[in-house]
Amino acid sequence: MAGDARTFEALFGSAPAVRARAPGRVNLIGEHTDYNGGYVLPMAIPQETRVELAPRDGREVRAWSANLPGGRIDSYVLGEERRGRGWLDYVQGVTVVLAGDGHALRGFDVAFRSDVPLGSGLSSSAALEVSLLRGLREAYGLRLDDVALALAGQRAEAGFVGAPVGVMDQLASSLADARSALFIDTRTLAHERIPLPPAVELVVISSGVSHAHAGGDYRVRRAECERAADLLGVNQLRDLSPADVPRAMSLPEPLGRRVRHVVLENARVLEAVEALRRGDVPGLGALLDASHASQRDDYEVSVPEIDLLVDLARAERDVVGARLTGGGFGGSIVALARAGSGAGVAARVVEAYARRSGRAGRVLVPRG
Ligand code: GAF
Repeated sequence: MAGDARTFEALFGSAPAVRARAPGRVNLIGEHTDYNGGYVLPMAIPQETRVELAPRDGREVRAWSANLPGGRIDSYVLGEERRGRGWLDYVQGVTVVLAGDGHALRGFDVAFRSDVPLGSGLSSSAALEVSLLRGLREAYGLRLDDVALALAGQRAEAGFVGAPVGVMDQLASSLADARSALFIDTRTLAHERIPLPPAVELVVISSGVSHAHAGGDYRVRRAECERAADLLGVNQLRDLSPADVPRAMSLPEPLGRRVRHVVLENARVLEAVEALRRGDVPGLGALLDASHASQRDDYEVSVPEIDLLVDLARAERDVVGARLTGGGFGGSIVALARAGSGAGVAARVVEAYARRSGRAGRVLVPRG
């Protein structure tokens, strides 16, 4: 774990009562489908956020993160949460949501340590929310199952922090593991773990181009989808099938292309699930490639650095498919490589990326 190594005792003067952790996630396929009621297929990554936590008398919350420079302990009073306090908003959001749901909390001290990189499209914020919720669940005996816990994290982020995200990341952090893809129907919340075929392994590389979902582009895409659904007379784009795409293409630009991405991406997730079940590695790879093209051309959430990483990965003999993962506008790529080849592939791709873009990419998976 990176950053400040001070112990909980040194920070707060007593030992932690509970410890909890939650992973970041990588999405194999199914991008910008969750807020349209569609399908997603994420996995956990080895990087995770850990919390140590101790309830305290009174209503004060004191929070510290090893990952922030300066080492300051931030604090607030339960019931007096107010937005606009940087990273503390994620903690405040969680306590606001829990209180709103009728859970009785007292004050607490909490320390976070994370190796999920920030702004890399790998859900550092969901890992923070889910790890905190797990710690609070244990400390206070909260009655929250793993799905309810994930939904509380999502509401903290969308409702309090103000980033209008869907439910994928928190569900993945709460429910996924690192060897299976978690197939989620984000409308019904039905979910199932599907193991990766032993013939493949994941490669995840961050581009060094940072993104943020609270602001502009992500919000615009979401609004475009809602507008298109309205114009097409459906509740959500999930309610359309590939046969509806020609009709959608008559909508004003760029709405038709946005719809085409979402509808065909949902279909690709279903195909990817079938390919996983059959162990059809080339089929899976082709779906990842098609998903990337759709994100780049129709949904317009890629950037040149990500396209370069995807191209470099695909040029590798042992890579069967590659795409932008996560919300986009920077972030990371995920590639499927033949088992045993991932470390070599990742090292070569990062080296070529540095030469061509002047940027330092970072290999997150496989972990060196
Ligand atoms: C971000 C959001 F947080 C998710 O809810 C999802 O919409 C994703 O972008 C795009 O698939 O990670």
